[in-house]
Amino acid sequence: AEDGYELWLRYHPLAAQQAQYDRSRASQLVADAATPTRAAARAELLRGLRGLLGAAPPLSDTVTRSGAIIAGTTASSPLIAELHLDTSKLGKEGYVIRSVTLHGHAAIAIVGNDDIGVLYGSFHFLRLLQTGQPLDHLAITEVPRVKLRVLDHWDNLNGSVERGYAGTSIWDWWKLPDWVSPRYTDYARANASIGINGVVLNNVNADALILTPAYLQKAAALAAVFRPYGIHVYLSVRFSAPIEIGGLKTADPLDPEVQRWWRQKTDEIYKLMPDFGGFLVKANSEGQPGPQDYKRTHADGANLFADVLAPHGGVVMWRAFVYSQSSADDRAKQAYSEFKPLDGRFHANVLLQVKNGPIDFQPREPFSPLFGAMPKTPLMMEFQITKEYLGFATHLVYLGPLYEEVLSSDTMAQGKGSTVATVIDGSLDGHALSGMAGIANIGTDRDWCGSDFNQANWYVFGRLAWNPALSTRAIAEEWIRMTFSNDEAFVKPVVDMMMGSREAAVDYMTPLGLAHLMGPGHHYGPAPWDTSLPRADWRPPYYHRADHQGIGFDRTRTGSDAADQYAPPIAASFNDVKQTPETLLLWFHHVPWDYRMRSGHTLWYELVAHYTQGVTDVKRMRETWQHLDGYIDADRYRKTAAFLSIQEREAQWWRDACIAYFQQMSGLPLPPGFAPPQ
Ligand code: GCW
Repeated sequence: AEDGYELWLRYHPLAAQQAQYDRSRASQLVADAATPTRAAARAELLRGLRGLLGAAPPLSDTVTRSGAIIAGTTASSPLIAELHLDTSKLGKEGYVIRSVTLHGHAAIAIVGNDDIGVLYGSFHFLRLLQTGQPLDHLAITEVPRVKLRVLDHWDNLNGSVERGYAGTSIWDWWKLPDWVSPRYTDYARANASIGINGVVLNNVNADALILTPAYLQKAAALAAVFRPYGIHVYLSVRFSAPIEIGGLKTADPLDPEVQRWWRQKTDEIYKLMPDFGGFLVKANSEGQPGPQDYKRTHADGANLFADVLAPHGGVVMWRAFVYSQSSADDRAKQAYSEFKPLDGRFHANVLLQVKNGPIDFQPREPFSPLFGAMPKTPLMMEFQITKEYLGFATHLVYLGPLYEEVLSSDTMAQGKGSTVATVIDGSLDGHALSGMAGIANIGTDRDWCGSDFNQANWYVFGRLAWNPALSTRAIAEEWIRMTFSNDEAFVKPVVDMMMGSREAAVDYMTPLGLAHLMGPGHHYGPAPWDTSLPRADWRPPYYHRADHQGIGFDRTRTGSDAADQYAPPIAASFNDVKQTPETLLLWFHHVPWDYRMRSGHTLWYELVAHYTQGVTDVKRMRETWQHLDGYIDADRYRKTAAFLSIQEREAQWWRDACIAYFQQMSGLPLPPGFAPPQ
């Protein structure tokens, strides 16, 4: 059965004509397996070519016929050395793929400066075949723009996954380290194929037990699987671990005993995993312990870890996701208020990990005002891949456009062109350390991600972490070709469907800058009326503020003044209701129901129209898919069809519930001509 297990690394036979073309350009393979990473690269090439072309090309020590593929490094391969390629600018992870002539034969060289570049280049080469690209005159040079490209797993030690919708954790802690599931290797292959080079194994709401010897052994067993694939293991640590598992009375970061404890713990970790990446820390956020429990700052806390990791080359990824119920301040302002004053106080190996928006992974938020505001600190992007606020597993929402919208936003921090992408790739402020993290959507489901289309979100995250300037439309197309089919009649409509899917979700859930209308706690489905949770900032009405007069959160100078956290030109437009993009209108402004939108319609009318549009769009998506029956296997076809029906029904639920609720507030009749979509 086609269960989606292979992800985009589906090496099924290519169409006859293309296979014939590719065979003549992949007629023998010259690649050694002298190191684990080069062995992995060679195995992948053999596996991929065997699957795609029907048979693997013969291995050879040298080039004896035209169409040879040569993979390796200048240092490892005398043949490659003969090419005199300048690989010095490739760093550890970059690679070139070149059409060359060797010993009189046309050949393709896949060359890294280091082994991992060879592996990345091999995956790229296979992608060319999978997506039906020409293989002549190749002159590809790739170097990652972001240094740390990391998946954060919110996996708990009991096997559950916080905000996971694809089964339970793939880490089988009970059987590790003795039983190492082959699935871990497939996981590593998938990550390496898109350039992901780090994995945080456990939830940021961390259990101190992860740092006990038994769990460190388990983590080390995973690290051993990942090592050949260039993937470093990181751990989320609980700030109070010295008390909980160390027997100390305090976790004060300035206490010498505490510092000694962390130093010893860190040394112990590096004995087991010499290439360990470092720690991820959620501190003083949503009830987690942290330095403020001891009247210390976030910088004191982060630097504690920085100092013990530095001798080993490790980093601290300190999260900026903080907000407190005791604060009277707008939740959207709190991260900036706490962290901006600390710029320059973090040690060199600390990255501040910032969620893309100021609140929490909503279908649409403005970019976080921290981007561009802390030039002395490397800021790392935190995106959510798992769809906590976007319909969990079943709703088809391709997140590429969301990521692209954030990365291409101009912070104006240093004038025009200071995009979020230039902040996080380190180029704006000249940081060598840079990173992008994605909250994984991976679990034990056979298809890994809870649906076939959710795999695209893992994929696009990795591709953008490698190069934040890539087009997410191009990435969608590449993913479709690898995952489903190269048939244009399939590819084109599916690209369009994916590209429109995020705006559809915004429309049927939270249009015009609304946020957090989801059921509190679980975050599935609409509940803009729900006041059941104890904290004001956990209840939907806090965010939409709808009343008889109007709707929206005034974040201008007459309100919470969050708009002024942005650089002056951006702040000026967010402060001005006329200049604020209508997509963010209600994020920044409380406006009357009869406010005139650019279309000439009232806000009330337009709100209803957006909800309706969202439902119509999903209906179109379902119909698009209906026309594609027969292009792919029945198993995956039917699953997507069923999920799209669920999504359509639930889009309608969202629309009806939200309109009914907001109508109670507005007291206005439904717009003339309003009718449920057909
Ligand atoms: O989005 C919220 C989630 C929490 C999560 C938290 C965070 C891991 O609802 O489940 O906790 O953010 O990012 O720390």
